[in-house]
Amino acid sequence: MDKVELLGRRRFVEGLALTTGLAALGASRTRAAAPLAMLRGDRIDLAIGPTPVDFTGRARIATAVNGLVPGPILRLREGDTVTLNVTNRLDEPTSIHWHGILLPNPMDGVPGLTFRGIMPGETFTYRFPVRQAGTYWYHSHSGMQEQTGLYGPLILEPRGREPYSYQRDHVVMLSDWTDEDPMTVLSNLKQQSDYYNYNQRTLGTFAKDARRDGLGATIDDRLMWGKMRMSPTDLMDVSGATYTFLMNGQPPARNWTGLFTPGEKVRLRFINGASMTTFDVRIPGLTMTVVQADGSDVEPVEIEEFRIGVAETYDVIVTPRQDACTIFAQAQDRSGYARGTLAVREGLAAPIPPMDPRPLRTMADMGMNHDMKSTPAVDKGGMDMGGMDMSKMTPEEHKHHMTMMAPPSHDAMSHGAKPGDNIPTSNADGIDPGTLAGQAGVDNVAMQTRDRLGEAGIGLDGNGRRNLTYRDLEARRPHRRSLPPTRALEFHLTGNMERFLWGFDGKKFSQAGPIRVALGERIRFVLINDTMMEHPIHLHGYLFEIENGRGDRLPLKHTVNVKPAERMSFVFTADVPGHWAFHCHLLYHMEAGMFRTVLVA
Ligand SMILES: [Cu+2]
Repeated sequence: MDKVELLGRRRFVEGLALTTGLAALGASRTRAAAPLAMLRGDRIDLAIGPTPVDFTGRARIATAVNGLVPGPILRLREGDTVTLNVTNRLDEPTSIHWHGILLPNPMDGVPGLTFRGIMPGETFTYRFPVRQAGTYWYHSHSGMQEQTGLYGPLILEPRGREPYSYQRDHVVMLSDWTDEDPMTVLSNLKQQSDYYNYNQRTLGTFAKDARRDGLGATIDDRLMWGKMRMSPTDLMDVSGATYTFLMNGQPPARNWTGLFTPGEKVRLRFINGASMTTFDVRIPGLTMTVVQADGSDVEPVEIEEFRIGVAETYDVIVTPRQDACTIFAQAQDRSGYARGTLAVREGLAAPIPPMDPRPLRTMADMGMNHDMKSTPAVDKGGMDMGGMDMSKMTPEEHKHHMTMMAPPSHDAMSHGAKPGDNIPTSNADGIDPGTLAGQAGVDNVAMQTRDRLGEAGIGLDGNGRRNLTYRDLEARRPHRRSLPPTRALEFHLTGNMERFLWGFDGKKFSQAGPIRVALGERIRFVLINDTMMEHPIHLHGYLFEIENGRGDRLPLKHTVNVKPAERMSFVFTADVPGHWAFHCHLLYHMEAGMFRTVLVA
């Protein structure tokens, strides 16, 4: 299928959404609310198999748990030892990984790493004590099964009382669906990394920018991006061109609806179970109080919007004032949205806001902005490199220039002092970061990385709404073991966009050995994003503390969405032995090599 056909089909799908939207509203009056299926207890049987679905007007086969996409909500109880029997009814091996869960390594569900996988016809029994509470999720860690539907919510009920109250509880699981074979998506990206990016700047935008910024600046800007072989419209690798965005398994026109009674406080458990899509979530007219991030309680934060990276979760409490409110989750590249409604009864809808303007990457996202005072939300065109005209450089000269300018691992502007600043620091893969520039898997090395924890992210900062940032997150209770780390490992997140190569430290998984961490070691991981994209980095088996300046109440997370040209760090105590996966949760980045094993022994 070529781009034109794809675009045509996308228009058809959108048209379907528009024309059937009203019909769906009529039909849904007679249809009962369809809550997600739920299973609870300490013994649960799950079966994975092919299941027919239709999200776009075309029949397709999904990979589903108990015939459902998303899979059933599993409600387990903190303190219980649970038994989960998973039967494979596919004709290929499968697995379930319990995302964000503290458990023994053999129960983690990563084929080839923690177990051999579940063979066709086989039942694997997962058994582990539930040591935590909160909102989590589960998904396949085999091939492209997660992309084709194998994911679901995992709710761990606390033994004690929660420090907040609510009368209604809804899971809101966001995801992305493509009618294409995921292997086709991957090979399209390999052949042409901007395959799904229809937002390339055109002659029309050139004329507009030239009027605004002047012809010279606009030409310089285009030349510079061209020489970098990058595009400021690279926001997401896979877009609404092929994806239909789902809320609890419902496309926008089907309007998933969560019911409430007027006056109730409603807890919404947002889970981003997408393969490749970052969502910006808001409920127009309502303030949301964030009470959990990645399953752990945080001090309440009042916001109007939050960005949720792939694999992250946020729990918010809202008190709807109207009979119907729209839950609006637009994709970061504004190529589409997931949508549903909070309503006092079935069949209601509230206005759907227009999508925000599509943001553009800036030089700051490439680590090339010397002026750190501002975070431009829109592309200003041109750039000032302290009098150097970088637009005249060849890409090789450019890389050389950036290498010269880039201090390998330290940079003065990024951090204030924090405990454990003087600990030994080394590159996790044992490389000299100064050698990264020019490698095949590295098309950019951020010259100037910085602390971006106080930023909501591209397209959000300065949009007039109160947005959540990682800096806002503060653990509800102090950590008992908040000792400073004794050692730090640095990882450069690297990529070659044109070739769709992704990795750590210029290497893909197959080229790298395990990262060794001593059992019981208190360790800091430093992440330096040399690419122009966000990467939701996930460590299995642990909740780590993000070093965001909150003293002994650093927020616990299992996944952190690292911004372009950002340098950030987290700390954890490696107290459970085994081979733990550490990877970007963008499925095609993981597949392309952004994956490591952390060996705790
Ligand atoms: Cu990534």
